[in-house]
Amino acid sequence: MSRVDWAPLALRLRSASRIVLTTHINADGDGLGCEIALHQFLPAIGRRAVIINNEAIPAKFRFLRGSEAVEAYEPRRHADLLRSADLIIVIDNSSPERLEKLREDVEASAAFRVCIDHHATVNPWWTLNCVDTDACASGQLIFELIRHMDGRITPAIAEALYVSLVTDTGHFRFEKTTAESHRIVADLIQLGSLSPARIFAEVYQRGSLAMATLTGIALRSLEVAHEARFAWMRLTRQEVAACAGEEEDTGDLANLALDIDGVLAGALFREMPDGRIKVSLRSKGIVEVHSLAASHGGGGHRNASGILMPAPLDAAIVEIVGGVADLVTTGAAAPALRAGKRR
Ligand SMILES: [Mn+2]
Repeated sequence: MSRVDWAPLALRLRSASRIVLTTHINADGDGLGCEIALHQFLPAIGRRAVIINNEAIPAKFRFLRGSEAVEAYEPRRHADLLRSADLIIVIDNSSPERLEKLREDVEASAAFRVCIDHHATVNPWWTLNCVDTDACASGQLIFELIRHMDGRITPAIAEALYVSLVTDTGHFRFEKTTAESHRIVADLIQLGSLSPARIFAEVYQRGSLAMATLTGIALRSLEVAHEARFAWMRLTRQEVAACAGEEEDTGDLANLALDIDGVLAGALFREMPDGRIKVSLRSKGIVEVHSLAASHGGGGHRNASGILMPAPLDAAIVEIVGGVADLVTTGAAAPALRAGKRR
């Protein structure tokens, strides 16, 4: 169990009349699974909610029952709705900046603002923070909230929360994966009569040719620094455009750098259509990349963070390669991670 006290939020949920659920920009499996699960649960306590995200739900998550409730923000349809809401719940996101298009309306709203998250920052911008950085996914927190409210985990809720946990733990291999994560997943599989193989096929085996091409291009660009403790890849606008890969979320390609023995941190630098550089940072064990991301206005977790930096690409790379030096050098001193040593 997390250390979150669910009572204040439960009270709000039972009395609110206009509830909006949202998450961070570029909603991922965790954020979406949580929104869908909570949206499915609320009718059981006589409440309804609207899910408003920055963008439409990615195709690979559309198999989820209840996913049709996810709406992409349009000022004409959603500005008033957000401004007149009395309860806005942001899941898997603590930074107001990552509300992007919704931010202005959320700020203009008199709603009670709740953040349910497992990221490292607790932001006083939210009226109520339900944050536990030890949770392996925000889905773990939503599971607890529903249980706290004596809610039933229906098959649709189980499936959505299963996707949350599976995607945010990288299939149970990231640092925050615990016995508790597995216990929750065991409950979800049982309560939802889920087929893990079927969900794996939906989420991971329906990739595009463009994504496979981008993976190849990124890997060919691999470079290392700091005694090969840091490895990075790059994708230019032209490379992404040439394979029609604009829609592809390439952040997790940075994990491929971590497959190399001795590499403690990895990054993918990608030129975005708006000219900014998206930096996806990943690291192993006690080596943390969050502070570096935060110092450049980004956010995330100890072992997985992201930044949007100004162009040009080469300058962003120089900046981050320099910035990561101390982190991987300190990390290399830790016995379990010492480069070249095998346990
Ligand atoms: Mn998450």
